[in-house]
Amino acid sequence: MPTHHFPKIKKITYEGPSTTNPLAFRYYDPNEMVAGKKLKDQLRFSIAYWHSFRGVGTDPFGPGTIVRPWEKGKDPVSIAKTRMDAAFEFFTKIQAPFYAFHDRDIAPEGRTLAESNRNLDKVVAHAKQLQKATGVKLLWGTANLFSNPRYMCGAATNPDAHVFAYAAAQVKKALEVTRTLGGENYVFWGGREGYETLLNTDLKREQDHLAAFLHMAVDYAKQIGFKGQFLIEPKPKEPTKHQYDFDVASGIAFLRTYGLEKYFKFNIETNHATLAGHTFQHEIEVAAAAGLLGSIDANAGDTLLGWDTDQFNPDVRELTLAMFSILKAGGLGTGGFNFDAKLRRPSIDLADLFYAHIGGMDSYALAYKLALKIRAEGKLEKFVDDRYASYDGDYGKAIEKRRLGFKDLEKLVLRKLGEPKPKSGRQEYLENLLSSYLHH
Ligand code: XLS
Ligand code: NI
Ligand code: NI
Repeated sequence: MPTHHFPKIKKITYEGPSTTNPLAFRYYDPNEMVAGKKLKDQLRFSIAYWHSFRGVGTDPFGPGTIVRPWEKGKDPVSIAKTRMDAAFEFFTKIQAPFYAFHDRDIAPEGRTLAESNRNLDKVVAHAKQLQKATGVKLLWGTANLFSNPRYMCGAATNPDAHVFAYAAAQVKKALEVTRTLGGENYVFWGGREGYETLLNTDLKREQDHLAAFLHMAVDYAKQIGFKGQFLIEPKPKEPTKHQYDFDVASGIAFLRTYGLEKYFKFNIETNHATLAGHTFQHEIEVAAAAGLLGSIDANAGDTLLGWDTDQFNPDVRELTLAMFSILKAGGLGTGGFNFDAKLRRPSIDLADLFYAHIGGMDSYALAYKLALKIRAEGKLEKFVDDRYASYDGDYGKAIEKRRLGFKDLEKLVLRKLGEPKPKSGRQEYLENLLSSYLHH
């Protein structure tokens, strides 16, 4: 079903690094064979429905600035369907193989849960047809458990069991529609699962409730045969002052405490990493070290602003390091790179939506190729291996295998080893090595 919501913009194609066409890819050639697969299948780019088709540029100081031509009519469900036609036209023209949504992004919330569910069913039937017609697939679904005022004190961590029950009913439905649409993952981002003040909060009880909620989700997925990967998306704050899924490390502790680690992996968002005081690469490495790297919400923050600005990421250096760690971990499996990023408030034209994603996709494609090259040459990895080589020797290996204790090591130092010889960490040399790949 071809539509015409972007009449002036044709399908974006690859023209190579030297092109001067702002509506062309310079590094992302979806059908290029890279490392044994088409680039589009390696990168699995996804469009975030909430930003690109529901975001209108509101901020705390003013209303929306972005007015889309398809946003007209009286019946919210038919507007939702027309909007979805526009969205799939965009996915196709930008050559993104996936999209991702919250339940309330795609269909309007009704006056009752039953009405909301009916609205969702109608739009999901439409989505199913559009997916079939275009070949675009669902990377993940999720439920919006943070916008409606009923969730002001949390969803699964709400002090009122009534709200917990409502949230459970909403996620039940969101899981069903994600399964219907063949979603490859399902995301839990706990935007309001946290607290504003401990004066009114039972922290332990709220964490227990969150765990109970996630166990119910695991059980229900089994009941309905939903095979997608469950993902936790950590974020330290915003909208809530302190969120329970603060970062990957606290997420791992939470999952293990409650016996959930077999069922979840992490969806890591660049801007959430930096809000938590970490680099993007750090969060990737922490998840990978636990075997829990799942997917990426691709965006960037602003070093001068302390909130989730959700920008498209032009920083090829940061992305190359991230890609390097993702490749080292063996890739993302069923995950992908979802552009959880939005236009700046004054970027009001339809073309801006294209420029934004072209930039994001090109940066990732370039970073991916650079990271492949760095790995193929192996200089960085060899440096790190050499740095730890003493653990491959006799007593080093015994330390790793926990075959030696403090007494043995004391004896070893006193009788044989003596004082260790300092070795340079060579950071500046390594920075230069990295630069040699970035500016070749
Ligand atoms: C907000 C989150 C959100 C999740 C999905 O900061 O990034 O958009 O990705 O609920
Ligand atoms: Ni996100
Ligand atoms: Ni975010």
